[in-house]
Amino acid sequence: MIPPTHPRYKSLKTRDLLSNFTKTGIVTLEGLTAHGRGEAFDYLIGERTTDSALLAERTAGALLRLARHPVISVNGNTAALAATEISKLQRASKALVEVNLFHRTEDRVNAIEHLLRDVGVNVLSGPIERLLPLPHNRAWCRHDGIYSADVVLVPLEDGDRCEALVGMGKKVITIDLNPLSRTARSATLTIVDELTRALPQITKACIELSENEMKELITSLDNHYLLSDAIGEMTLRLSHALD
Ligand code: PTJ
Repeated sequence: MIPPTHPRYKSLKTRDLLSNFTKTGIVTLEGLTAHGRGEAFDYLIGERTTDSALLAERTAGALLRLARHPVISVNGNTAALAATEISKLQRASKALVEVNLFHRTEDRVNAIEHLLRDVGVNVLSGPIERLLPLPHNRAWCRHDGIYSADVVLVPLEDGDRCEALVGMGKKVITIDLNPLSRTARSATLTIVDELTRALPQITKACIELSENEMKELITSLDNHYLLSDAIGEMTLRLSHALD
């Protein structure tokens, strides 16, 4: 397998990269369809980071830095698209990184953990338990990881798990280009931006912001505003699509 840091990967387009990762089981076929949905919404938002998304990214940095026990939950798509960015964010935020999958198999978990470790991520290991109030495989996580976290970053998450984490009293940050998804609407903080644009901005915020700036961002967090601004941006672009 060619690691994502290999120069050859740089010349491959994202779709080729993801389809390559399906061959190793890191990305599932469902992951490819999720990526397609993301591409459609990215087109609607103009394939750029909006002002409100940047505000969300800075607030995410603040939440992670001021957390007691921050955890970044990584799935197949996130590892395939942004393993190196996760490594940089881990260094800047001091968050734990735990692999947690929707379509969970031991082989996939091992392959994703391996990929992350290859680019320098310190991946949480140890026994897993059924600790989340969910009826399926997504209930599995680590006691000293996601279960004990006060702030969890869950990029490209499914609605059930996001709601369960919020229900457990955690502050949940998600990255989701679809502002209408159940995840986007139930998270504490939703970043409506493409994963590989969002992660470097969160890392930058973790490094640059003063403690006072972080507290101010957290106090003024308004997820309803962030979602409606993203929808407004998409509506505006659609209404001028044929100009
Ligand atoms: O690796 P696994 O087994 O944990 O599975 C991961 C997927 C992504 C398949 C799983 O979590 C899933 O099915 O997620 P959903 O419910 O399809 O939600 C993914 C959301 O992420 C959708 O709303 C997409 O629009 C959005 N999305 C997809 N690609 C990107 C994205 N948002 C930001 N950046 C992207 N690159």
